[in-house]
Amino acid sequence: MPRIVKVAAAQIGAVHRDSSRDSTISRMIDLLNTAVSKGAQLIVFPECAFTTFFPRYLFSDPAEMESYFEDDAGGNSIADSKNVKPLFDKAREAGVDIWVGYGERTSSGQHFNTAVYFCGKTGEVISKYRKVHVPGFVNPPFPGAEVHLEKRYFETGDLGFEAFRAPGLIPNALKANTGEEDTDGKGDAIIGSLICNDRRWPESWRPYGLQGAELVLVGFNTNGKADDIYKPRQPISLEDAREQALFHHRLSMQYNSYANSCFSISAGRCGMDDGKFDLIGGSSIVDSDGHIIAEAKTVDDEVVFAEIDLEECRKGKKDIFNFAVNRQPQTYGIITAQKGYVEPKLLF
Ligand code: CDV
Repeated sequence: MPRIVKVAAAQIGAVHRDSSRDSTISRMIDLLNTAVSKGAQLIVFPECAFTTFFPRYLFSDPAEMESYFEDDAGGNSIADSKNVKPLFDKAREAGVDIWVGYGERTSSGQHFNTAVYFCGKTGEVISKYRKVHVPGFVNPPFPGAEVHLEKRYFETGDLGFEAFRAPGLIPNALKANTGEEDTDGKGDAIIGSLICNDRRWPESWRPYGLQGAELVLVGFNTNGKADDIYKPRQPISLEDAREQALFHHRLSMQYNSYANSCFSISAGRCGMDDGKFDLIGGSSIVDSDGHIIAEAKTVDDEVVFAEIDLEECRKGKKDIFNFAVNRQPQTYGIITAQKGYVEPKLLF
């Protein structure tokens, strides 16, 4: 039986340090409306979507740093927060689901790089994810260095990789307690969330693969020099840097979708923030065989849309990546036992 879902990535172009939440949210609502006009049931927005990508700055004023975060007391509170409510209200009004990333400040004062999945039909946040692989530095390596400071502003996500079912995307999805014995691949869509750097790590995807994920949603902010954040290499042109960063973005999305037999949607912030901080585009929808089926053509606000059939995931899940038949977890202990790599002893 086909399991058709209409999905969109809402890519957002340049957002500057002094851009107001209101102006960014009004752009996001325009993107939502465009996606809805194409028939989208689910719209994915980028990482830290409501503001510029603030972890690139070393703030001298703590109040400015805090101003980029949203207060979130859990449950539905982000959707009802006055700063960002108009976007969630629009999703409610249109009856569409949205996934959106933001800097989260909890009621106990913790800070996370977070994304929520909001179901427009029920009007509720049904899943929250906090970025696990937080890249960059706590302190700039030398005074005045303009570097990625995510480790300064965000704690490591503490919610794990928990897949969830999104109600209402697939008509006639099997529900619990129907007495049906074979429920495999018949229920509501199974979804997982990742944020930017997470997508480069196979360890982030496999837990979702092991929960039967059919769709992995990713928000990102990737600079053209993403490959150079820790140790700059030979200077290369902006175009070459972008191409290289796009290559690794595509590689991550395509391989991991293939290896976990799931579709993926990635939505990026892009363009030149403040006229000088370059972020790549490349927002995409990838099928469960690893093919890009739709991709952004600009580095500006743009909706990437596709109609996908989650039934296609069955092929990989039952064949080349039939985990139950072919995985050998008893041999994978090193993956969770060890953090950095340890080389074999030197030869005599
Ligand atoms: N926002 C990110 O996590 N960006 C990283 C860069 C800094 C390498 C990324 O993986 O794209």
